[in-house]
Amino acid sequence: MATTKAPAGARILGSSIKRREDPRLITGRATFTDDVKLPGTTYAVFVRSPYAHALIHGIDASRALALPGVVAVYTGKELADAGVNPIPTAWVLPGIKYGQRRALALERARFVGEGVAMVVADDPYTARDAAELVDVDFEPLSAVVDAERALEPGAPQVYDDVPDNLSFDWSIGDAAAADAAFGAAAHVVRQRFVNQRLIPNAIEPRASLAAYNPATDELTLWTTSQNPHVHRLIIGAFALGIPEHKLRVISPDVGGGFGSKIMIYPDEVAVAWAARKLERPVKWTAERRESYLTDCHGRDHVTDAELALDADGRILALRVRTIANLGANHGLFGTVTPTYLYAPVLSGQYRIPTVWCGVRGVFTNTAPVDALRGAGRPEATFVIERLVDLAAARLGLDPPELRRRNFIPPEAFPYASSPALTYDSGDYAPALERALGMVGYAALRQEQARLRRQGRYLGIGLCTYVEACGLAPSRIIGKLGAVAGLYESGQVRVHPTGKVSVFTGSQQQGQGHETTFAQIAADTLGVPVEDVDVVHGDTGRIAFGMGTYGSRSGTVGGSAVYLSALRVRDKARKIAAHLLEAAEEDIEVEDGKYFVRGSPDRAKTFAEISLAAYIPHALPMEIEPGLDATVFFDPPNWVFPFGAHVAVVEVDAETGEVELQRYVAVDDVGNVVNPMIVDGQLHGGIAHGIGQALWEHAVYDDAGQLVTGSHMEYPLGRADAFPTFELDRTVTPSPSNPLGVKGVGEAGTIASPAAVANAVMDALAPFGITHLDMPYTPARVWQAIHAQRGR
Ligand code: MCN
Repeated sequence: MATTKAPAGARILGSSIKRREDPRLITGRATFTDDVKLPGTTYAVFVRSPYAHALIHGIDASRALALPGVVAVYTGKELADAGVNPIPTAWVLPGIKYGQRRALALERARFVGEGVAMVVADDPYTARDAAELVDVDFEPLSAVVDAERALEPGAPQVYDDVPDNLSFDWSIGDAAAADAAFGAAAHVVRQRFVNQRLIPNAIEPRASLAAYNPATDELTLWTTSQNPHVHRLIIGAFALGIPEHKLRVISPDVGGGFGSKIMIYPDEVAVAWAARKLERPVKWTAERRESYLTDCHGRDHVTDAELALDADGRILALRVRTIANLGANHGLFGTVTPTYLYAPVLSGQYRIPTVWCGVRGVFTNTAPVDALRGAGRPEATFVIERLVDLAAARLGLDPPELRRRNFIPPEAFPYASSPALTYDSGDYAPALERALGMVGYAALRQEQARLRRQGRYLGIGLCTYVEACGLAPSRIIGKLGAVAGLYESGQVRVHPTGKVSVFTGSQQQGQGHETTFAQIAADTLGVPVEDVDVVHGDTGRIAFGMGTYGSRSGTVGGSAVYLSALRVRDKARKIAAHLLEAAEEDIEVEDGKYFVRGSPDRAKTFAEISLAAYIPHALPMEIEPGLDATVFFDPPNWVFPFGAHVAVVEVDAETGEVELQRYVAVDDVGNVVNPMIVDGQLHGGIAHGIGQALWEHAVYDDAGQLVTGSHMEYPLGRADAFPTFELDRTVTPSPSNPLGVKGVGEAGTIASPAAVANAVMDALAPFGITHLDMPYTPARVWQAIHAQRGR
């Protein structure tokens, strides 16, 4: 049973300590952005475009302004005239063409939901009423929502200066070598994949509250961010031109993000600007329908992929052409997600001598597509894992056997999977064998054959995946196009009584950093975990930070905390040595005591040492007072977690319904800080990915209206639809960071869509169905079965 303390005698690191943040989160005591109340607050409501594509000839706010309680109505032109700049993207690709993202649309709206005016009133109800009184003179234009269609001649142009809506045409790998390998192959498997568009659906909708203090010229922005310092940098330095030391960004409790709260949104910029202009606090909280329309969306790829194999089933080459729908403009990570977060992991766990991937990024009249849990890696995993299963079927091999033949062997690490990335460490076969053992693979295959004879369709699907996360190091990603560094800061500040505050630039939205980072610091310093508090989400209190995405917090942020705790421990040993009149190298640390080796009674507690650091009467001149250290950790490489997932489904051929019966996952996330949190992250991620496989699909009609704009049309997985996930682990430490950890936050989402897809296709094999695109709704599955039966 997990407790809030490490069990007696156990190391804090590696213990399933209960998440200390949960009591406040589940008893209504958390502080989310919308909970922050300031006197004199005004409320913003955005007037949003009802058209996917329209010219804005004029905006008449007179009827709105006449409503009592309305404070102001702002338009894109007013903001642009006041010097508000477009919001930049974080990753630049060669030859890229930009689509500008502004706080409010200027002369043209490019997707349904884009903000064209902002109403500010004394209360939210008046603001909403007034928003309906703003008269916008729109001239609707024809729209394009489908990325393939957007590339066709004559398609509506989202930007006049971006011909054919093509923002970038990017590729990686050796095309000639791939052509040669395909020419020499015994088998070639080809498939077109549509990875459908998804909507993030965080429990807490996005919200912002800004307050300006004219006395100090300081602006404070509370906002739902995964990376408050990046928000400060972009909103301050780029969009509003406010010096960074005059802008404080606070992200208090954040109720889920899944990538959607990385982006710097137009609404946040507009709210911050208005608070300064009005010299009154301005608050905006999205309604759920606004979240559907304006939160960044995810995925939306169309891919043609080919796998070349020799006669023995050894993979020779992979060739992939992807069209990525970017939406109406670039999100913060909108350019890197379908390129560097996608192509370098297309080869998965396999030794593939030649991989070539070309990606065309295309603007359409839809919400911007940006990072969504897994960001690029679920799309890549889906491509390779479906291809491998198709190849196994073609060659008449058992899917695990084809995988075994192609695994990168453990001795091949570090392994360059592409010109961009080198896998740090891996040992893939044990995870697969353990997963097969857990699910009882051989017996299941027999059961499948038995049931098929009765007209029942059981499917067993595998996914052996690699994830690339913990994005780093700055000097490499800079060469690939990042316009930011990707390190993290960690500060360990010891108070005179020996209690500890840890400050981190990572920002949690549900990942349990307050627990795991406290474990890391407590374990390193030798203090009880309850003596350590973790502070995050406030640019006014934390040195700097790059935030949370790409499952980087444990590896990069956690390591920064670890290294700063090590520095503090070194100094504490120095002080202990002085107090105990011993040599520093003879001081050992155990159970919160710093003692002389071989003489456990010659000891000082951490509290005694801390007091001596702050009341340094007895310390020599060369020991500086205080006990505090900050480290910016920039790792030498990314980390590459991996694993083997197995889904077991039964398809009802009469209704097309897919029942997920079992889900087994063996993951390797390197060393583990908190096993319970790691399992929790896997549960959430697996559920998320199963959601994509079975239910979720964001659909725009041809006019660009989002027809899945609420929970009624966009179903999310519910607890009763999932079996108990059966989890296990192997441990292959990462050499990329001092803790040996790899990321886990996205792993489940990366693996589970392909595992479920392979299971459904395995179930449908008797009907001659080789591939269907997600989601496997009853209608889609039933139609496919029916089409085959009707042949
Ligand atoms: N951890 C561990 N041992 C490891 C690896 C991680 O104990 N070997 C712990 C970490 O210390 C951290 C947690 O597991 O407490 C997740 O760590 P990590 O994999 O580093 O991921 P991040 O904390 O950087 O979280 C980001 C990742 C991403 S990119 C998305 S999207 C995501 C996710 O995690 N969004 C989430 N998990 C989420 N979980 C919740 N509840 N809500 C979201 O919005």
